[in-house]
Amino acid sequence: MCCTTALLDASLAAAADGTPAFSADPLATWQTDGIVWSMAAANGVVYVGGTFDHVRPPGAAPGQRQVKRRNFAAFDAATGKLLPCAPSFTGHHHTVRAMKASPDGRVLYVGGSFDHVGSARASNAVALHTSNCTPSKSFRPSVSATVRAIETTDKTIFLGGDFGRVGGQPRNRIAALTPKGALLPFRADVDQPVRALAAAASHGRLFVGGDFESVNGQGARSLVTLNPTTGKTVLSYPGWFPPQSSVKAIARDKTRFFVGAEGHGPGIFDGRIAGRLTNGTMVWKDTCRGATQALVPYKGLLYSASHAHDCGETPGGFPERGDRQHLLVQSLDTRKILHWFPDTNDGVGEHVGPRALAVSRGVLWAGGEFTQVNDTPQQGITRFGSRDTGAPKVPVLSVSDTDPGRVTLTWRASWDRDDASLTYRIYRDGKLVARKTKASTFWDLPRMSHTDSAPAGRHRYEIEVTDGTNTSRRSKAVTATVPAKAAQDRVVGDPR
Ligand SMILES: [Ca+2]
Repeated sequence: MCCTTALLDASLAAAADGTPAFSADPLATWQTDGIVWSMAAANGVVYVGGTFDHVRPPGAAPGQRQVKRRNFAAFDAATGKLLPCAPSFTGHHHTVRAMKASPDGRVLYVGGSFDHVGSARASNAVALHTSNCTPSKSFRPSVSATVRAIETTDKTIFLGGDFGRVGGQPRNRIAALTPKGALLPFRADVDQPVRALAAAASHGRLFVGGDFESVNGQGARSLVTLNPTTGKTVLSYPGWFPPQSSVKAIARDKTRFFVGAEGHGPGIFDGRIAGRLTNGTMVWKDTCRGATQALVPYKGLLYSASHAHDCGETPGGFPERGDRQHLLVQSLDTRKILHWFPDTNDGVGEHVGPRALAVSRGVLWAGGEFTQVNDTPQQGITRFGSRDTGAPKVPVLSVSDTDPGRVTLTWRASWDRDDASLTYRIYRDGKLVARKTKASTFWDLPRMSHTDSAPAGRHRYEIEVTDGTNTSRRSKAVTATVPAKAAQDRVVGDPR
């Protein structure tokens, strides 16, 4: 998101770990009047599901200019425009908790707790044709309780959740169906809710995450790999998760899988783990505190939604400060946290900020419980493109010392949400007299100073700071009166 020539060294250092594809500055985005639990993308459309009754345009205050959308809305991924696709999901707990498109993008599978889609009866899971936004007549499984996770392959739709029966048949918290909605013989008995699914069909594996302790009658805490055809256990992960640490998100790239967890109680694990698809061995473990809710690997980096508040053990991370950072990006290879810190507040509901992520048309979408993004009101949804539009905040300049012939100025470094290295420009009487470049983060704002050689008299000093693209306003001027050199000094210093 930078770069001037002066920042080239810093950019090269960052390139080893990859550079985020997105700026930290949000694009104008519609909002919800409730919680977003799930997002999915297909054909340049981002689908948003959750617990809400309306959406409202960017900038609208709560209750203003509302458009009815019952727990489901669709947007153009690139422009953010609200689309007419708007079936309502109602009944039961009237919430959409999971969505996933078919690999060809022709069908969107939707799960949650509802008994109607539009005027048609449904039972916690349905499919929509993405071409015309109408519910599929064939995929209408009767699922006995909430669906919390969906995964799709060319031939199979996997559902995970709280249920015990699908189509009247026993299916304990996980089931597999054909794209036409026929229940497949796949069967695994999971003792507690399933919250995340990811298939690696070419590896013969289905990754399953949730609150469980036992799968198929054997100990398997929070994460298990199943045979995607039979449901038999392929691998469990002893020692990976402490008790009461649920897997909330699983994602994968071509060679690795990534898991995000939410823990409670002693020995908590809230962070992320990377493992190898081939054999299930761990590549790295990131012990940031602040439950992880969603993960998206994109262009070599792992984006995550959490409320991180102690990443002191993670390279590039920050110490406990009593505050929370809700969006992060890190290296897929080394787990290093990179300098990209867009943020939300905790918001409503369980006050955990973002709960869902999706990338489409080069735009990162995030949804959740938040009511602010980067300290500005914005509820439920936000998104990030590639344009860096935010300027760092202008520092407060002060004069710390004046001597004959010089003035020493000090200030605390500013910070920028997506550029570590910032350049400060000092002006004396409106003329640029110095440039200083320094790295800073929100948890490390070094004191800076500059000594200016100035002629005797009264001078006005100002400062501004730039990330290489955007420059702050100029600071309020401070004045310094430089004394004339004493006659005695001139004699001593005079070589004649
Ligand atoms: Ca920037």
